[in-house]
Amino acid sequence: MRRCLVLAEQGRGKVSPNPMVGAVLVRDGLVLGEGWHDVFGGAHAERMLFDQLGDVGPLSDCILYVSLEPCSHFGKTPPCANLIVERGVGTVVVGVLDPNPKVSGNGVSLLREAGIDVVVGVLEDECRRLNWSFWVNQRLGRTAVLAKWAETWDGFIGSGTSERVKISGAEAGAWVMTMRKGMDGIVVGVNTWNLDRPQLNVRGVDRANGVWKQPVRIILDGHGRGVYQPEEESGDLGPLWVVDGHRDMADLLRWLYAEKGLGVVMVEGGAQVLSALFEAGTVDQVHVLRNKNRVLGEGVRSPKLSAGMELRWLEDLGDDEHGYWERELL
Ligand code: AOF
Ligand code: ZN
Repeated sequence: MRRCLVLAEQGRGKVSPNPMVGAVLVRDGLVLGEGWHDVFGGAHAERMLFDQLGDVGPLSDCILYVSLEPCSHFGKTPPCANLIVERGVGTVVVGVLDPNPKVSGNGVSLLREAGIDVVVGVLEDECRRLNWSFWVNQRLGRTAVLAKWAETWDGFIGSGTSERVKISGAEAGAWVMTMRKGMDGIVVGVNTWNLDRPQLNVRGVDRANGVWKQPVRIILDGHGRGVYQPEEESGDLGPLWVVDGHRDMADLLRWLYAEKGLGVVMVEGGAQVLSALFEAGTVDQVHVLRNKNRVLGEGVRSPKLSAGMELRWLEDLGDDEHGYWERELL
């Protein structure tokens, strides 16, 4: 199952914003095939695995490891549980049950009814976290939120004046691009938009996958204070949505999920928007890039994390220290 986790993370950098599901087929301790689901609407992990599997004979002596319960519903693709039954796999090890009510438990029942040995609940928490944004969508019915900001060593995210300060370095910048690549939307408040004129798109990373699209750029602008230039609405940039940011944050995120279909967004500031999200308890992951060489002494303080956020790791990214927090998933 560890290998499943590694597989599902493939191609997405060390911290995977949205890696979804992995599957590995094993016989006598040897890996026969592997698959993963990495594109929304694309083939599920099991489908990819079986589509790529050569002729390895009957599979009754094989174990299939999957990080998520195989699906039992006709969605964008036919049910994976049926595929596993058709292929005659002997044993299936399931990391965690699917939180999707259309599936939850039904996939496992379907396998068991067909006489397959099924083990459920191996590295459950890891498998849940691997698929964290999907968990938030299913359990809370809202878009998942990753909050990200850069701060000085003494904890300021900006000068508080009209002067724009560049805080994080090149490695951190490259890392942000790999994270943006996994997002459906990038959110900023109108003050940040007007002051920084951020492009909010993905640049300089491999975008070979043809299905991939630039994330939607979402500006929270309740009073129409934003200045929007025509060139900012075109080019290699995602769609630009100007949204009322004065509404209740949980409500806004439910709307973004249910009406707009956004699974996961990265919120890149500023302080007001981030604080409002923390106060509403709607931040799921936090990434802070704290620059070792920059000190401001005064300015806009970084937001306070809401209770229940746990530090997962600290690592060096060039001149920045990258801290990563997440909250428990239910
Ligand atoms: C699996 N294997 O690799 C994944 C599963 O919209 P669809 O058709 O892609 O179906 C999405 C649902 O399928 C999703 O809500 C979750 O319940 C399940 N995900 N299941 O057997 C996979 N990604
Ligand atoms: Zn499936």
